Amino acid sequence: MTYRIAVIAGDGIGPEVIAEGIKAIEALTTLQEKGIQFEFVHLPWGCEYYLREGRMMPEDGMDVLREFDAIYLGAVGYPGVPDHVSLWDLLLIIRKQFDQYINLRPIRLLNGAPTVLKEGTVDNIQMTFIRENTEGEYAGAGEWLYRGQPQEVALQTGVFSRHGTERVMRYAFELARREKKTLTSISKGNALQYSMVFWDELFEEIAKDYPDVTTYSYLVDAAAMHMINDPGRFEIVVTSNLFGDIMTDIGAAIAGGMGLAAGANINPERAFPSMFEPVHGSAPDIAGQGKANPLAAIWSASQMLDHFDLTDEGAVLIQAIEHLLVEGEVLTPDLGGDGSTSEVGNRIAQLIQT
Ligand code: GGG
Repeated sequence: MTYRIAVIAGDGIGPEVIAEGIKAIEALTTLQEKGIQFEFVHLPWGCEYYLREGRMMPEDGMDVLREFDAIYLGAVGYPGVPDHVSLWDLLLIIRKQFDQYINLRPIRLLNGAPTVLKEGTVDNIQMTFIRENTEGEYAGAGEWLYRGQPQEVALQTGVFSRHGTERVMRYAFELARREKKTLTSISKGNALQYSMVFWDELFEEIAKDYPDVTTYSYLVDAAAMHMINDPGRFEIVVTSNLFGDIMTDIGAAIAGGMGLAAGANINPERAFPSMFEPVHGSAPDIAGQGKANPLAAIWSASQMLDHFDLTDEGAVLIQAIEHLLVEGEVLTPDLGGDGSTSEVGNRIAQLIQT
């Protein structure tokens, strides 16, 4: 069995961290014992491509990607290309067109990882965020009125369909049931009187089908505070596209920093390839210096293995990350070390093979 992976390493530090994720997967000798192979096909798309060709990927890019079992993406965005163009013409269009409606972001404080939290609040950070990933505030709907004139207005429309909202909630309820965990919904129904009232009503409606799952609902502002003061109260969390993006950056801060924040964009029906990417961006300020932390990319590679039901191998990658953090000898500067991106990747590969 050979899994074919489309690699869009992208911009800035993307190529540096993705190289280490591939190294980690290639270090897994158990895959060969099981007769499993990975073929990584590098697609040189992103901002450099845009500056040459006027687009982030070729016209038939989505048809090319459709033929793969998964997409492994580094980062997008670079000075010279407007951020909304680099995001919408690659990352967001892939999430949307491949119906990757689940954005799965683990927020787990691994042994040895630093946290910004005060002592006494850190012993239990074990969350899984499920962010709605194809509509909501990222629906891509809106309008400019009177562009460039004094009365200029920008309209950005949130789209919350019953279909789109219900399916992400049901996914979260099923996960909470399977893992025997609580499920928290994060919304803002007191201020957003259409979209978020609808969200809250649907959450209550669907909860009736899952009487065995204990549920909580928080306003996003209160949830942001609790993430810092008492993160142990969250287990499985379901929230909208924008709130999920913001809350998981808080999650990154309390669980080791952006260098340890992993993410998966999943199409649960497997009708299209899913996409695995570190949460961080392209960090142009440190690109090409060997300073980028590859652990988030390696963790995302572990999520890809889980998606292929190679959960033992996925767990080996996480154990190696945890081992590296605890021994503390080879770490990138964001974690207080002076190791390079490839030195961290090499140590991870060694740990995987011991
Ligand atoms: N790792 C992919 C990347 O570059 N992400 C940056 C980003 O801003 N993503 C937006 C989002 O996830 O909504």
